[in-house]
Amino acid sequence: MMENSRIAMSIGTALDRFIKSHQEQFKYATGELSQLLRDIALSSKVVNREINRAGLIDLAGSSGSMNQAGDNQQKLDVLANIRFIRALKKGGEACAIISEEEDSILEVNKDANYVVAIDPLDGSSNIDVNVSIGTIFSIYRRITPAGEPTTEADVLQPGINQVAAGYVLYGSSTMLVYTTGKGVNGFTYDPSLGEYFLSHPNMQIPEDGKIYSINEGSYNSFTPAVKAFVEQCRERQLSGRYIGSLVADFHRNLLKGGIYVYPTTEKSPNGKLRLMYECNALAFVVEQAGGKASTGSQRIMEIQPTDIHQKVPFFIGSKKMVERAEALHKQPAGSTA
Ligand code: P6P
Repeated sequence: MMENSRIAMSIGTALDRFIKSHQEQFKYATGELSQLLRDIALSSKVVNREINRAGLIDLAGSSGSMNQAGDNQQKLDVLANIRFIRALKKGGEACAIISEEEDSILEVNKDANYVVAIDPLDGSSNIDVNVSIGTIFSIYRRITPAGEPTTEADVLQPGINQVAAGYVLYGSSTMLVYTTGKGVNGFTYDPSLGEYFLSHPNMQIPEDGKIYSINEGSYNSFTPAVKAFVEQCRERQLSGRYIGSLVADFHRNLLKGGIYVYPTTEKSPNGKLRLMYECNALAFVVEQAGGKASTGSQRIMEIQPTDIHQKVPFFIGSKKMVERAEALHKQPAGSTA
């Protein structure tokens, strides 16, 4: 008899079947969340195809426009944003969407129950040099009743309220990894069949690791605690691996053990990564896989958001590695200099 809470699925199970067979695990098992996950998976297949052909159909390079943060938008940033928003609107299960590529909250279907926060294409400046990039998504249940316009309270929820989160990695193979709070499962895309298949059931991050991912080019502007952490990694002769693409670094660390750090720097005094559609989503995944995610002093998923594009310092990965970084942040100022 299979435990109700964890239906074991064999490797090779199609994503659609997996979502459907786990549907009763959702608190509001009415198929809406399943449909949302399918909408995201469908969009990722379209985006995957466009990424793979970018160089051939003049989709690589800059769009010449900027997003709300002043980041130079790549053509594929704009296209991926359109694809995900269109699919979520068509699917009808999202009441509101926040996206890195949109200045403000997008009201979608006031009768729907879910809020989606998404980074449609993270690391897109790497497209031109054929480096892996990713999509990151986070899903919340609205707080106000369906039928009313969504409010800021529906959107600015702490990460502990997420009902699902995950990412798509457009790499040597394309993978979709997600959680609904009952563990983490990874699916590999087979383009010849146009379907994702279960390839990494019940993913768990090693408790410790030998890889640290941080842009040491910013070393001089790190805080004393972050400098001490980098020194500690060097003393422990860990391997520095920094792809410059969050999803790629995170996914490797999830499989092999490691830590990814984007701290405050002179250029990014609050950090660079966004709480709502990057940090919270990956924090949910890593905690479900046995890891940790913090600002160095606060659990990411307990931060009460104040702005949809809020940035936070980000330490995420193997539990023991994040705890070592947190311990250095607890030491009195000056003691880690
Ligand atoms: P830096 C990509 O722009 C991104 O958001 C992450 O994917 C990546 O880890 C980071 O920024 C790279 O930033 O400042 O080190 O080039």
